[in-house]
Amino acid sequence: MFESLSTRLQGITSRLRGSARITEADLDVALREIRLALLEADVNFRVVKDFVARIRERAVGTDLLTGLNPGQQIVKIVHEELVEVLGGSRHHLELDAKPAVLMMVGLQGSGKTTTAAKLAVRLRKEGKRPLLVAADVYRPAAVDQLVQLGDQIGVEVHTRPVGTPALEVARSGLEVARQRGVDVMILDTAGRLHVDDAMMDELVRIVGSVTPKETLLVVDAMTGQESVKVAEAFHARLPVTGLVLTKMDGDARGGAALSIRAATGLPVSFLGTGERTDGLEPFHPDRLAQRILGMGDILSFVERVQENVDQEEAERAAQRMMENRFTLEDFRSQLNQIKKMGPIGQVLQMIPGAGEMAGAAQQAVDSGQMKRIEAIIDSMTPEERRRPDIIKASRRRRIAVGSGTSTAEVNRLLKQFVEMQKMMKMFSGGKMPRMGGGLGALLGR
Ligand SMILES: Nc1nc2c(ncn2[C@@H]2O[C@H](COP(=O)(O)OP(=O)(O)O)[C@@H](O)[C@H]2O)c(=O)[nH]1
Ligand SMILES: [Mg+2]
Repeated sequence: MFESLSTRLQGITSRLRGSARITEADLDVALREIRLALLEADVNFRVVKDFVARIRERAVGTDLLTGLNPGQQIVKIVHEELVEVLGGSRHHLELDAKPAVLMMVGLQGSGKTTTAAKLAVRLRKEGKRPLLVAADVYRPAAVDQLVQLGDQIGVEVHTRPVGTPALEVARSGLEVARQRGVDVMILDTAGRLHVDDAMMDELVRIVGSVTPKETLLVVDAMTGQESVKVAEAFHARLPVTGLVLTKMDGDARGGAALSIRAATGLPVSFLGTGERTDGLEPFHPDRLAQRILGMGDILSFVERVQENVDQEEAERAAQRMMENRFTLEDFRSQLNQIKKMGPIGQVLQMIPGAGEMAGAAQQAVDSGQMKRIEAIIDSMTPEERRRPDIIKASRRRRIAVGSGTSTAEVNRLLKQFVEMQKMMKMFSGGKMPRMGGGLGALLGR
């Protein structure tokens, strides 16, 4: 997400950073470029106009043109203003009732059902007990979809027979939630293709009946400025408490994310970043601004690691690396942990400077190379994993056959593993090797 804008802005800011002196003409040029970059990213033109005007005002006001390191100061101002435009995030949902109702609203296809499941996963990680309620009663497939997602993530789904009015499903859902001691009832609702009075009336009635603590409006970021209009229409009729912008993974421009808060006054709560149930990120304006300006997003990365990686296991692995006892078995379990963090390309994208490797790593996963590496390791005996030096020609052939690969591939993996061990030796006694480093070595980077 934000790739093109990010590239453009980074070009502008890196030029500014490098200049010791900036004339008023330089500033004009830079601001014009920033304006164009934002417009091309489909940011609302009013938002762009204000944004550029504020940067100019601050740049002139702080005597920036004569100060020390003016380039870096402009970058700082751009970053701060970007945070401001994105500002007012709200991902701490207020769910202080039991059961609290969290209602999903939005147009058809915006991602309500998927996001409902993602939120259930998230809430459960926080120790809460969720219940999904399928109140999209117009299409039987919609109920099935939620039931399937519930199965997949192990969360209970409340349904009623086809033909039951949505209001009745919601009401009975709440009843069930009360009886079972559920913490949060996540209510999935129907959406039309366009904003429609009958749909709004129904949603208004449901709100009146189950009084949601949170009403999250789900909008498809790929629809760009159209999503701003949709948000305004929903906001006019319903007590929307926050926005979820979905399909950010497919929206390279990101204009909706940059405009919607400033244009509607509604805070963004989450970003949807993939079809999988782990593709949901809390919206952090400061981190996002840093990511757009190419400053990486190390905080999100650290959080992702903390959420998904078994801490003890990680420490054991680190210890073994430092003692030069890191084996293929340890490596295999690290691959498992990395996989749990989500799509590898997305994860690496968060690390400053690792952006380039993200593509290669993702490609390795997509092309099945990662699976082949796993298969090779799985075909080894525990002894072989601990002591790869015993794997001579006949064992290599056996492993290749067992894993459905070739001896050449087995050879390559073993050779790369030796390289990786050498690298670890260099680091051992001192700092831990960067995780990306080991992975990079195996991918032949
Ligand atoms: N790539 C991507 N696809 C998404 C995301 N959220 C939802 N989708 C997909 O968008 C389509 C519609 O989603 P769905 O949850 O059924 O929308 P609903 O009609 O609002 O309930 C499905 O194919 C989802 O897999 C997202 O964040 N990224
Ligand atoms: Mg749906």
